[in-house]
Amino acid sequence: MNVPEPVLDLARSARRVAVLTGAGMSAESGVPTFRDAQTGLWENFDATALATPAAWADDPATVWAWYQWRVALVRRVQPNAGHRALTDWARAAHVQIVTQNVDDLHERAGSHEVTHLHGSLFAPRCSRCERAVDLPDPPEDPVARLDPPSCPACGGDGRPGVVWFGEMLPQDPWETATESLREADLLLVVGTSGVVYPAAGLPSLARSHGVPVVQIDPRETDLSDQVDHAWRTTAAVGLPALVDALRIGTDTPR
Ligand code: BV8
Ligand code: ZN
Repeated sequence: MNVPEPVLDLARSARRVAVLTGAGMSAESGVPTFRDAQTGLWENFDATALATPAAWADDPATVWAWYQWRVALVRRVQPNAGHRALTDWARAAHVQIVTQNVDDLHERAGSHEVTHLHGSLFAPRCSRCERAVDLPDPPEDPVARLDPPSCPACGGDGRPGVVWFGEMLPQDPWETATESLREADLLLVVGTSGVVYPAAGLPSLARSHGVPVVQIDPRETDLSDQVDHAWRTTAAVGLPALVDALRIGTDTPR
């Protein structure tokens, strides 16, 4: 896979690289994207309907079962070559990852600077007092309903530690993300359809600060006309090819 020259030039001269990732980053690990039809038990459910406070209020056990199914799925898969390429790149440049994903694949690939705009599957909290709640092991086989854990401090229902549609994003990750993008020499946007706001506004924010934006996505997306280069490839093919082309030796000090 040869890397488009303009993309390689930008990557070669970038000391500070910001990477905005979406569900497509984890697709080659086997995690379905938000827009993929849901599989198995959940094929008749619309993810954007389940990821809402209304769905939780209506039936916490169904929503909790869905999130525990996703926890089990993420635990069964591995980071892909794209996640690992970003970890390699961090040996030669300052790589800051801003992800919309709620999986832990960037962290499991060894990335240290990962900001979760939409929370994490692995950090449930009390829906009443907000304290952290231990994540129970998901059931062996997927179930349609599962009572959420109860908060040891106040007895409230534990809820997934994610940001639902209609909920505000956590302040600190948003500040970290906007600062990383403003300061970057290059923004890579990998595997996001750019549908969900305010995250989808980040590429144009970066460009308004003069930061060049490169998109890695096999498809045309809402963001494609807001980027300097749209590289039609996938995360697990494009990112390793780019990092290989940068010839980052194993002994490259950062
Ligand atoms: C907010 C966590 C202020 C949960 C997620 C009406 C009422 C209320 C709100 C709104 C409204 N209208 C609009 C809004 C705002 C709303 C929004 O943007 N809605 C959209 C649907 C229009 N946003 C919000 O509500 C946000 N909060 O605005 O607060 C507020 C408050 C009150 C009232 C109004 C406003 C909160 C949004 C966060 C939602 N939570 N996740 C969970 O995971 O369960 S979002 C979730 O969906 C993901 O985190 C991710 O962000 C998004 C999915 O998008 P992508 O990651 O882009 O994935 P997608 O499947 O779409 O695309 C995959 C891409 O990868 C594709 O382009 C594909 O081509 C590509 N790809 C595929 N394979 C590969 C690949 N790329 C590379 N390699 C491959 N192999
Ligand atoms: Zn509580």
